[in-house]
Amino acid sequence: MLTRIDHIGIACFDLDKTVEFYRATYGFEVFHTEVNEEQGVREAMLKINETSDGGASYLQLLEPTREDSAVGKWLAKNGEGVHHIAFGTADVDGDSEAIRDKGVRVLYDQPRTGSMGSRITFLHPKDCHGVLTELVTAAPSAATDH
Ligand code: V0V
Ligand code: CO
Repeated sequence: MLTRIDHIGIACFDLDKTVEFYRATYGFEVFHTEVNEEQGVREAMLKINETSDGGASYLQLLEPTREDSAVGKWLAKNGEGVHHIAFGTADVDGDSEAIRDKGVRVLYDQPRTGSMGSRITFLHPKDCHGVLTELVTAAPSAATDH
């Protein structure tokens, strides 16, 4: 069951400048940063709020580490902006299988590693009314770990 907005993924050209915009404008602080080489991103997670299911909701700021990555290609075509939304679930395996059975393309056979040790998969935007949609199961300690 999908129980929260886990994050909104925002593509940017310069992660440090974008982090500074969110800090100066809204007061959001960086909760976590990492490089995910498989996905080709350098990212910063800004925690917005905790949620009643024990998880949390974040903004995920994404800078590409290479031009041929998903975010690099998307930025070249569209410029900066909202790249994807991510729903949180305790069971990314079961929920992605159930969604695949409904005829929506799930991009990975098995979930891959996401931010803060989470397990993630993606649904094709063309099957989701133009929205690249991610499903996330957080690592058990993700709401408190840096
Ligand atoms: C592409 N399209 C999108 C889109 N990206 N539509 C909405 N939102 C997006 N973000 C559209 C694009 O305009 C094309 O439509 C069509 O899909 C095919 O796009 P393409 O440019 O030819 O690109 P593809 O097909 O090579 O790749 C698109 C997909 C790719 C979605 C398959 O981006 C992908 O595998 N994404 C999943 C991985 C990902 O995004 N990783 C970065 C975040 P027209 O022009 O033909 O109509 S990593 C992350 O979130 C992490 C680590 C985390 O949360 O922990
Ligand atoms: Co994401």
